Amino acid sequence: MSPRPKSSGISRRRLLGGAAIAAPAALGLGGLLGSNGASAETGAPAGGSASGHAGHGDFHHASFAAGGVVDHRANGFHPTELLRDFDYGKTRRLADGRVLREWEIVAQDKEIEVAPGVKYEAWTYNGRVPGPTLRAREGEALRIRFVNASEHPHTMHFHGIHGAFMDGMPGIGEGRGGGQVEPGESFTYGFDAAPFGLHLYHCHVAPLAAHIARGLYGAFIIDPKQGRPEADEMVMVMNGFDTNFDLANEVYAVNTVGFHYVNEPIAIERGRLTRVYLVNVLEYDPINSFHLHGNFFQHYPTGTALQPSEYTDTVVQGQGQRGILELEFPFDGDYMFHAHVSEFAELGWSGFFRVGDPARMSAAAAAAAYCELPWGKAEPS
Ligand SMILES: [Cu+2]
Repeated sequence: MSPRPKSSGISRRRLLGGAAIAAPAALGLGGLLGSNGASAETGAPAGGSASGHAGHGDFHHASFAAGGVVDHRANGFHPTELLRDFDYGKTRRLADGRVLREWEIVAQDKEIEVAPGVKYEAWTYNGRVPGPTLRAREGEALRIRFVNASEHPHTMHFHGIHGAFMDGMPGIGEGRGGGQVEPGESFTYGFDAAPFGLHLYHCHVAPLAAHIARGLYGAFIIDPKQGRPEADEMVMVMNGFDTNFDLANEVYAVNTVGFHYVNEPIAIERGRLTRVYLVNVLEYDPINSFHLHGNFFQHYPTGTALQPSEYTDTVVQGQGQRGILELEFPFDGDYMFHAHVSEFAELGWSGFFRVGDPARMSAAAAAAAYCELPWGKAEPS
């Protein structure tokens, strides 16, 4: 069982109370939390934008001006890099000509910063939240060596088609070394990549909500044999953090850090196909959603069909649901995306796509032109 976790001393009710009295331009976590991560009553932070550029300048500044910045280096992962980071593992040919794809995943306990000044005692796969985006091709043989270096028992439960002993389910397969993996132990999961689509993996040890909410999850992509059309691809894992362990989330995000893609908009090439692998792993709230401004996208639920099922600007996902979104941006500019559950949006689940001709506007140059980068000029996106 888990030791009693430390509380960061903020509550969601307190945050929302702050949001209700704050001006719309101040709906950023930094502004709400204050520099000590506890002051929700102060309302709008002092650091607003003077120029009104890009339409969200005030929002942008409010989100970190009063609350400092997240130390991505200390976290050991950067949400902008995580976005397009696909882990293909190591491959070799089997005697029968098939590809064998292998990974090693280590569970580690690690404190991470999920919003400026808000620390969270996470449980991680390979030191990051979400864990690595594992990517394979339909029909390959997959092998995942799982090492439990955490102080708690864990597993890796993959969504997909496989035998019961490879399901990462405690109580099933213990006799064969599967089931619950105790601290210091390891187990190698093996199965074939099926079906193609967008899946996920997560720990399945009880209490399940706690083990997942601590950060033990990741996206799992199985590409169809014939592949998909060339695109700028990115992974968005919608998550949240119950920072005071009251079974309600205080921080909501895509890829862990609240408001990260407000502070650092995602650079998009105008007219190029963009493909978003969207996964919902949020615990303690039954519904999450993704809404895009100024555009529509094709939606492939679970990614298991090659024809989209809907042309829309909003998708709703329950826990464990996922889907692939495809779109092109016809116009330059900043386009917001956020949970259409407005409460989540105001507690971190908001971001921007920055669309422009890359020859004229790199993300770093654009960000520098608009606003001061929160973590210094030496580390452009
Ligand atoms: Cu676990």
